[in-house]
Amino acid sequence: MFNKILIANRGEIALRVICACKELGVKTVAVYSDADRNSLHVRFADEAVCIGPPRSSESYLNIPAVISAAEITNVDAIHPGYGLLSENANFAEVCETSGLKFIGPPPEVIRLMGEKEKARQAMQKAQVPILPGSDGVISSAEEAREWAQTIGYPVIVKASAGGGGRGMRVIRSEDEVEKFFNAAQSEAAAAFGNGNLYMEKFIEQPRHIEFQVVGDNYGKVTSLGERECSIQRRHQKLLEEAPSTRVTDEMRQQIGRKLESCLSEIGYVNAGTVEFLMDEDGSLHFIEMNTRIQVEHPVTEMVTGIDLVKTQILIATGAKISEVIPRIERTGLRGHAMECRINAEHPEKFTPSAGKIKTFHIPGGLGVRVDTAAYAEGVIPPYYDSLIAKLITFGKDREEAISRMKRALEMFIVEGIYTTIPLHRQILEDEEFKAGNIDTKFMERFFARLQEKRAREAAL
Ligand code: MV4
Repeated sequence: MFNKILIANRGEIALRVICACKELGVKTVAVYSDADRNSLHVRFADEAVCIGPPRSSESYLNIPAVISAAEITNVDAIHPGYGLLSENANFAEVCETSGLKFIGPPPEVIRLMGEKEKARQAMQKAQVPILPGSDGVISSAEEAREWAQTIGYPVIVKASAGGGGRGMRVIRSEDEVEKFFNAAQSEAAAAFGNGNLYMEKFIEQPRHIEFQVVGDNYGKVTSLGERECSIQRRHQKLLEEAPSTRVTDEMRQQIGRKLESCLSEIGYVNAGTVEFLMDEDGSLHFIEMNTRIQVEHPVTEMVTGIDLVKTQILIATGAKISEVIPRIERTGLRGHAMECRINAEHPEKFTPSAGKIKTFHIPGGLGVRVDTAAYAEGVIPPYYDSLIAKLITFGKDREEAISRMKRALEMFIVEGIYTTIPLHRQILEDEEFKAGNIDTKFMERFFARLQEKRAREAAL
């Protein structure tokens, strides 16, 4: 086992990794920016090192500063959390060459999955279903027009180095090809320093469903079922659940087995998430893979009983999956879990709301979990992402998870800043949500219904 781990992150995920380390008897080192001096990850770690000014680019993303902190504190390994340096293949490489274990996949696997059109080809080779699309990158608008003709409109061009919705354009007819191909290319080149694009058939109203996987260093990869993540706005997820109401046991097993053989072949190690779109017919199609622990990992933990962060650390020490995950937990899912992301934002304008928290009361009780690094009198700095807490509930079925979530949201008190708590309370009362009729356009329809309802009420 490692003696000491540095956590190259902040906020709730830094605290989540500290929890796992404490349970494993591993010492921890926090790194922090000037804006995070009074953060809980600093308080709960055994040691803490300031790595720079508030802006992430000068602190949490500063590779030499993070590596120096690791060297002066003599740690064995680095856990990157999510975001920040977690999917930076160069960082993973620098860790290894500095004699520090990077808790994640090997750099070349991070690099492969970072090139989305290569990841697509790798999945296709292993018979994981993908959408009809181009073979590799498209080098000109003319070539794009030919591919679009083959695939059939509508199509979507995506940046190979992309993700999160940047460098993407939907093309609905031949006369739009040149304009949108060029726009996506310039946007990708500016955002990622790489203008490579590929094309896929466009799905109008997909569900976003992702599979959690874990691989060990001996070629064993195991799939831990899916999460339904369709409730999002502007590519920011708001609410996730496991399992998906639309994935049957048969689909879960079939996709799971294909992912296991594909990722074993690739040499996938540690935790990862494979993203799929579900089309109107209920078929799943691979879109991309994330090579990190995800924000929404707790919903999988609740339905599998597996501590994914402890698993990551144990895998990185060289443990086998058969040693760290009991067979029963690898094969069976139990109950239903749901996560609401509590962001420091105005619930309808979605504008950030930094500042001092005055009151902070966390709900508890059976089936309720809160992952947070926020506290009363604590300050939410404006420099980082707006997630301040994750409220997770578990129940014997979806209805019980929902009723627990409703009462937990009611008992979650945050004063001093705006949060998305009122928004979640409204989503949970929504008939379409209750019926499980959710897809990536859900929030647009939800806000339209809300406006209508308000207009009706105003007219009375
Ligand atoms: C798509 C799609 C429809 N068809 N690909 C958006 C972010 C990027 N990771 C993939 N995205 C999409 N890819 C095809 N072929 C629709 C989206 C999409 C989306 C996907 C998942 C969750 C939310 C989304 C919101 C808008 C568009």
